[in-house]
Amino acid sequence: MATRAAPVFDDLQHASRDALAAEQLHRLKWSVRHAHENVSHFRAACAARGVAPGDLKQLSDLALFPFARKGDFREHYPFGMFAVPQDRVARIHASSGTTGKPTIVGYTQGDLDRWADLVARSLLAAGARPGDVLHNAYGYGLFTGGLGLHDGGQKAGLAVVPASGGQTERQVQLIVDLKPRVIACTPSYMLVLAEALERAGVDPRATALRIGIHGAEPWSDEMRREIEARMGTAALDIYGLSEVMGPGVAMERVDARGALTLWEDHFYPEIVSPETGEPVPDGTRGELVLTTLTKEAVPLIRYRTGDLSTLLPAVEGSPMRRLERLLGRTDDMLIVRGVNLFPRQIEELILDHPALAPHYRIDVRRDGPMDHLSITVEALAGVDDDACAGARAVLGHRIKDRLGLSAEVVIAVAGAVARSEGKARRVFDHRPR
Ligand code: DLL
Repeated sequence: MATRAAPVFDDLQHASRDALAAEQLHRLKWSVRHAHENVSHFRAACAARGVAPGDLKQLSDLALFPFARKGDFREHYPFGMFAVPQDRVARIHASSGTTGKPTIVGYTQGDLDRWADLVARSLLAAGARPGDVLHNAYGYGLFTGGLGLHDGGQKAGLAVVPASGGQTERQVQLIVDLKPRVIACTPSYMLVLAEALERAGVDPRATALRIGIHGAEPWSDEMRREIEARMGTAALDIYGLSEVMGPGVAMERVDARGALTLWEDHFYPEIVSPETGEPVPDGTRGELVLTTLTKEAVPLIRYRTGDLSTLLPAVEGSPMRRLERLLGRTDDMLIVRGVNLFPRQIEELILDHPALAPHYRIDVRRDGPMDHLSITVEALAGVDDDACAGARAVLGHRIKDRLGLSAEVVIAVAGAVARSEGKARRVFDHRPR
């Protein structure tokens, strides 16, 4: 039912690697100069390192420049990171900080247009087509997920249903009646919707949904298999962060699954060691650092995302490099009795077990001098007491075996673990700071 013409996007998507690199350097020089001229904090940080925009002669010279961090937004709250006067700002978003003030970001009209282009490019790369209905269950508001997918969906020629998060029963009705082919929401909310559809007597696989655009939180390959099996969709990974833009920084292409294509014509990536900040070669896991190449309102040079990934080579169909699916954030990493642990690793083990459901929480407490790790996970409906006891033992063993930690495993009844409408909170660390 493709009645509208597909929108035309700039053709760097199909440029040669050399042409892309030449354009990256050109844009990078502009972005560094723009930030230097208009953001006093960046100018001061450059001066402290004895570096100036003129030192940028090739892409690798970027490593001379200082890093930007989330703390910079807090320190220069609310508008200190902005590089344009207020009358050029067309939109403001914020991400809730874990401590105190939110991170405030802004967009010029040009920034909003480029953002919509990149989300449109992401949706098309996922297999969405003009004329499709997009059920957008990312939260609308200060969070970038809702409006980001909304504008990009419209730009791609989709009919966007701005469902936002919550009111799950109503969403079920909309999915049944409006027959969206594409759905966008966090992976954890996709499971909430799957349950709600089943509760309403609707087989999720029998709906019109065929493509899921899921991100905003880490999710394992096991979680992906679970969603695809239950929904009958291709569940694809979308990455982004508000400081750098919002959703649509990188997207898993439906024809090149398993990693996310980074839209390198707008964001220049580096991977650095989280401890030393030294760049590591492509193919090595480390912290993703992003530099915006085209952002006007809030240009960011060498932003430490805190996200752990690996840069992989481009594959056929695009000159742009790819990101390994994200393991988690450096600050989500739990250190329990000296062992480093990411929630995603627990998730993989849970979903490997046929009696367990993808609803879990991780609690860490301090018991005297000892850390105490406890995993609460729901059994699937209909699993009897014996099978629950078995699952409990098996999961405990596997955690010990694979992750080197003893953990208390609590098997809960279906529905006992709180559901989320947006980003799921998995970890509750009760240890004194
Ligand atoms: O979560 C933007 C977004 C909205 C992305 C909708 C995808 C879909 P923030 O609230 O600023 O922005 O949170 C950004 O979320 O640094 C990652 O730690 C995490 N994150 C985002 N996408 C993924 C993903 C939005 N696909 C932070 N996999 C980022 C793993 C992700 N983590």
